[in-house]
Amino acid sequence: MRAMRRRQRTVLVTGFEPFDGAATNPSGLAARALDGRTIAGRRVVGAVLPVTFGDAIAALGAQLRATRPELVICTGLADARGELSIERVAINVDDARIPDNAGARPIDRAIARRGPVGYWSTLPIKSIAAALSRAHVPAAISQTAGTFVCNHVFYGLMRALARRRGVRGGFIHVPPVRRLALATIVDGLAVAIATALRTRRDARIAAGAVS
Ligand code: PCA
Repeated sequence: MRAMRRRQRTVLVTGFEPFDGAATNPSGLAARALDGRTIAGRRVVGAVLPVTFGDAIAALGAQLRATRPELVICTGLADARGELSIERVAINVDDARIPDNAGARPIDRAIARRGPVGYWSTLPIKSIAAALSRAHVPAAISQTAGTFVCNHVFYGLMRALARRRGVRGGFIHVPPVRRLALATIVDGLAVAIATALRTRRDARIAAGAVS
C-alpha cells in the first residue's frame, strides 16, 4: 500500500523585531510562540520581520514563497493601545515619525507608485473581534494601522495577496505586555486564526468610528 502524503495546509503569522530602542517586541515573541502549532488542522509558521522599510516587505515575500500559506496574519506592536486591534485597511503611504531600524525616515512616500490608495483586509475582521470578546481577550476594530513599518508591511501583504486567489490576509496590532500578558496575546492570535479559517462571510456588526 502506498502512503498518500498530502501537503499540510499552512498559516503564516508574522511579528516584528524590537524597534525604537525597545529590548523586545511582543508581536515577534507571539509569532515565535505560535510557530509549529497546529490550529484547525493547519500548520502554523511564525516568522519575525525586520522593522525596516523595504526589507520588511522583501522578507515577507520570501516567507510567502517558502510557505505558500492559505491564510496570513501579520502583527506588530501598537504601544499606545490596550487591546488587540484588528486593522481594517492598509494605505499607500510611508510617513515615519521615528527612524526605522536602518535609520530611514521616509516622508509622504508611496509604497507602490502605481498602486491603489488602499487595500482592505480580507480577514473577517468583525467575526474575529466578536470571537475575541467571547474569549475575554480585549479587542477592537482599528480604522488605521498608522503610516510606519506595520502599515507598510500590511500594504505589501495585501498587494502580494491580490495576485494570489483564495489566500486571505490582514493585520492585527498587539498591545505592549505591560497592558496585556504575552500569553493572552498569543491565545488571542490563535483565536483570530481559528476564526478566520472557519468564517467565509464576515459578521455584520457595527464597529465604525465617529470622529
Ligand atoms: N510596530 C510598528 C512597526 C513594528 C512594530 O511592531 C508599527 O506599528 O508600525
